[in-house]
Amino acid sequence: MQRITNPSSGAHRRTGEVYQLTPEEITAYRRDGYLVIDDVLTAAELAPLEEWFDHFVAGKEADRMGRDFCDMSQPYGTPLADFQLVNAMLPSKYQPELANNIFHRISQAIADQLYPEGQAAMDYEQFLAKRPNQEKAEFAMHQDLGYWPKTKNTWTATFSLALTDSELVNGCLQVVPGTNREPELRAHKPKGHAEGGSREDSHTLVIESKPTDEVVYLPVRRGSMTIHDERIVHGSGGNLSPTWRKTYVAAYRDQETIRQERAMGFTHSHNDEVDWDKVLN
Ligand SMILES: O=C(O)CCC(=O)C(=O)O
Repeated sequence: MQRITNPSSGAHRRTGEVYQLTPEEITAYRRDGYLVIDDVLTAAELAPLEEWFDHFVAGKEADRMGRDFCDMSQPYGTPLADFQLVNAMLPSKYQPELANNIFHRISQAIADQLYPEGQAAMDYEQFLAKRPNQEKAEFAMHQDLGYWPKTKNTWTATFSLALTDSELVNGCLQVVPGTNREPELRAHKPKGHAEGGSREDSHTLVIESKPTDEVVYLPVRRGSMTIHDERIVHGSGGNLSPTWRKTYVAAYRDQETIRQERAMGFTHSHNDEVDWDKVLN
């Protein structure tokens, strides 16, 4: 098993709200489909974000979120008491106070370094929390693009900000480097499809791994981030630790791509009513 870190990254790279990537990092991101950058947000910046995170994950907004508050490892309708992998989609939509927060501003400035300046915009965000001692709090292996409608342009930078240390034991992100360069997207099926399950029963899609897939784990400290693209095969394991794993995700795409998604009725809300047979890649 390989563990990836990026020792040359760190708080010294930040000037105000701009975290400067190196040309080597940008090259590595394009080649491998992911990047790890350390110590991006300070403790003072993380504290208010974590307060909102805990508020959502406790289910305080659940009444008006519908399926946007769900468990990504179990079917819709699972009672909150039984949640393993808590997912709160689009938190700023439900609490506009969160709009344009420090994580958004910093990740936007990084997305602008990875993709054509002025074209990247935040497409969606989500809070993901793995409860302690939940070995089934797994994120099935997938490619993000497998979840999304077909658009002309697909580029995406998805940022995962660690609000707690993210380790192998609590189910950190795992990726299969280089799968971002596979010519075809892999087939994605709804979790439980063998038993007749559909995307209506659970949002989760799964792919079959290949024997050649070499997984690497991306442990990160609180305040650090991973960035991955739309094609890399990735997922995460269960939480075998006695503490939570908390991650704040924000994804950036081309503004024209976002416009095309919205025209299809796709906002990344699990409450969207989309004809998947029509719009899938
Ligand atoms: O952080 C995780 O456990 C998985 C998140 C993920 O799959 C994603 O953000 O696309």
